[in-house]
Amino acid sequence: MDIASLVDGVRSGHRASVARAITVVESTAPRHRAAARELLAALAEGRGVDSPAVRVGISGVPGVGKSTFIEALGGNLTGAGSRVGVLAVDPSSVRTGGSVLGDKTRMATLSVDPDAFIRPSPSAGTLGGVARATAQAMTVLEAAGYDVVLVETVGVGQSEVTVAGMVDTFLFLTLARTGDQLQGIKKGILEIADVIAVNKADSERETEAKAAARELSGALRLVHGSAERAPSVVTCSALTNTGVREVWDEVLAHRERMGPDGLAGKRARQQLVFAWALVRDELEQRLAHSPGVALVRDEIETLILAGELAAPAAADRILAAYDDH
Ligand SMILES: Nc1nc2c(ncn2[C@@H]2O[C@H](COP(=O)(O)OP(=O)(O)O)[C@@H](O)[C@H]2O)c(=O)[nH]1
Ligand SMILES: [Mg+2]
Repeated sequence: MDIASLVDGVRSGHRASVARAITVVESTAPRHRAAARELLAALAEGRGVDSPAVRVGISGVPGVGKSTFIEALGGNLTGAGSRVGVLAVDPSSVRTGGSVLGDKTRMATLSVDPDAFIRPSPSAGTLGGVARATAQAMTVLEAAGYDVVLVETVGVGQSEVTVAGMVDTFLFLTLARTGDQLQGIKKGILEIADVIAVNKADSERETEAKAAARELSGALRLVHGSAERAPSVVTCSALTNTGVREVWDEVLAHRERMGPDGLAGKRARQQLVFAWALVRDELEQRLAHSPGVALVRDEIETLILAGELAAPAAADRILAAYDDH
């Protein structure tokens, strides 16, 4: 593989090179690992630290309108001269092998926009593996001159926390809910959200959405102890592209409040957490492929199932088998 010409292709923003480079960094094939490392090192070199790309995570339950929102926002941004990359982290694709996010049907205009690049979720491996692939794809897009990277993820399990750990600003899309329904929003999400937008604020739902936003905003002020620390809550309609600009203004305002040093610090801490996540992921892979463990696995599992070996003793034997090989 000719890494140098691939790097040149990415740097000059050639779509085919960008796609190829992302395929290489996403790959779990051993023959791609060394190439990926070399590629990423070369790409990271040229990236200006003074103008880092705007990284935004976008989450919410299926059907809330994430893809529709990205279509509207992406169009606004490319219309204003930005180049926009869209990535997806979809834990369900890990299980089913099929990706439901970053779907180009809901992004009909953006997917043919020369200033946008949409990449669906990689389907291989664990959430950690998908996160690694996504983080590296982000590096490729930034090296190719994309100045905004949007990462779509579904509001399920660990994926939001994972995505929040790789973006500057985390945007949570929700629907009009009041009172008891508010309880339905997972508490953890409200803690990691930097901006919240109540979507589908159109036609007969507009008033309801505005009321829900006010109520949510009040609740968040209580949870966070002050209005300054609480995420801002706005309403929008992704479908009619109403209020989407205001949501983006809130995203930029959040970034502004962090300041350059705050942003650099946040990214550095994210790298630290990510490094350990990669180590854990790699260890899990090694455990799964350990020849020593393979030798004792069947026997130990049979003993456990027969009630002849307790879990702690079994774990000790498995770890000993792992360490010995
Ligand atoms: N009325 C209305 N419908 C919307 C809006 N945004 C998305 N939808 C619709 O909601 C459905 C799910 O949207 P989609 O973008 O695929 O949601 P995702 O699963 O979160 O990506 C689609 O039928 C959209 O047309 C909106 O702002 N208003
Ligand atoms: Mg979608």
